[in-house]
Amino acid sequence: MKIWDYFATNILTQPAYMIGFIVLLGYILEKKPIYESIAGFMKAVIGYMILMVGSGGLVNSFRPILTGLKTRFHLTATVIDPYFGQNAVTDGVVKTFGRTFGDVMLLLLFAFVFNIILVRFQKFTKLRSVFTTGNVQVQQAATAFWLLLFCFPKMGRMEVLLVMGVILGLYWAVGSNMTIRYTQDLTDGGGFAVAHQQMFGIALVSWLADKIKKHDEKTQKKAKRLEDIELPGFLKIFNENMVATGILMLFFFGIIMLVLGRPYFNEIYVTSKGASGLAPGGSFLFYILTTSLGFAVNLAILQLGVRTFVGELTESFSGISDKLLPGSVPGIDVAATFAFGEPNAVTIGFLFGALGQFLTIGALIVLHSPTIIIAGFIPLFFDNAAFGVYANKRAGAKAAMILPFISGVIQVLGAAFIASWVGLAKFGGYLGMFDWDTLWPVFTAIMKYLGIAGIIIVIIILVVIPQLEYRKDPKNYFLMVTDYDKYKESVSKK
Ligand code: ASC
Repeated sequence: MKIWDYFATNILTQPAYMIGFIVLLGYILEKKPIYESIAGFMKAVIGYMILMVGSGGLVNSFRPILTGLKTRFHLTATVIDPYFGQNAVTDGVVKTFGRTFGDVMLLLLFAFVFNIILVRFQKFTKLRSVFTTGNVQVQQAATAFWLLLFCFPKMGRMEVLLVMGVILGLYWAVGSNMTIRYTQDLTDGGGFAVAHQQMFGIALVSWLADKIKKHDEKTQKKAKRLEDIELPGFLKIFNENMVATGILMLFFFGIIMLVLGRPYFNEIYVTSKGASGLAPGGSFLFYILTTSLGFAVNLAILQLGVRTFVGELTESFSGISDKLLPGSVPGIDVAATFAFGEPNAVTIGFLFGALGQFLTIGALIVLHSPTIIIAGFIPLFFDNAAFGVYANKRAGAKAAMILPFISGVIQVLGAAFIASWVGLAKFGGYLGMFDWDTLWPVFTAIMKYLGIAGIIIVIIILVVIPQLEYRKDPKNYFLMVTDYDKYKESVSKK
């Protein structure tokens, strides 16, 4: 237990070291000289840390702006954000179920080991991907723990850990496995899958995007990708990603910040002891400018980070897939996909997702919904930007707008429903990422109403999905991870 604890605290839940560790292990297995292995470890850890500077910068700057709306309009609302969700579980689990949070790390261990076993026996399971994004695993283990206790409040400690370990381990393996085909396509054989909170979402969006594309082709419309759109006249400046992001975010956050008003940011300055917010004598105009343009800055940092570590990961992972886990890829943070495809798709996906979320939140308020949702930055950005990137790649600009918009609507409705039903809304937060607003509410309903049979049904659903995927294209299914060039050849022949 001590060893596990040490590993979990310092490596598994710190994805920078987890990725570094995988790279180191991969190179050692490839019998690279030790100095090259260490260099690879360094580059991977530093690259991932750069990614976290970018993604943390985004979250820290824009989360208070969005949650500020709650204070400004005196709303009693549930914030959809993975960290708020985790805190809600920590706060509520003792009061509601008389359990402690300590078991969550144990649950993580069970699920993680089960994920690896499932991939090791891929001949039978058809699963090819290991979930390595530890920060997210903690949040998911916490929420899953709550959902299971909600369905089976009397279930014993060991049973809870075992049942949830199996379901969560399956979700990690099956979900990340579903993203492989689309991610390989996006990254032209980047050799990784997405291991995050919208894996079913990515598969669904990509599938729908393909349908949209087919429909467009039938009606002889040529779908344009964002990068192929030639904007006329002064609009040309939007072709440059940093300019486009800067202008759009200035507009978007500028309005919200004006609505929140100067005093709100002065107050943040006082409560954060000058670490953030606006100093009493500072210029509000330039504060808005700096904050909004900071979006483009952090996005650029994030992409640099991805470019720094992805190459190492791809190269070193063949050591692991040759020796330990044949035919597998690592599942990593969804932010890694933002460095591929068209950069403007990130911004477009985010903004259309925001439009969908804000309109739906407005509807909840107007219709006097008992639960009001406050948009959290993480679901708003990381889910919908990713959907924008995949949709644009597969079906062009129109899909990159429509699909994130629909996602925004679904996120709010799904989160409002599940958070109030299972009692997390009372504690102020819910995880709120796409899969947890869609797939998990369905799983919860099945288990709540069908009891043990429900558990079995959920497991069967998860087990069957990769089998169906495999059957669609048995010849290429493993080829796409073991030899992407051969895979492309084989697909083009078809
Ligand atoms: C999440 C979460 C984060 C971010 C990060 C994106 O779901 O908890 O910290 O997304 O993983 O890079």
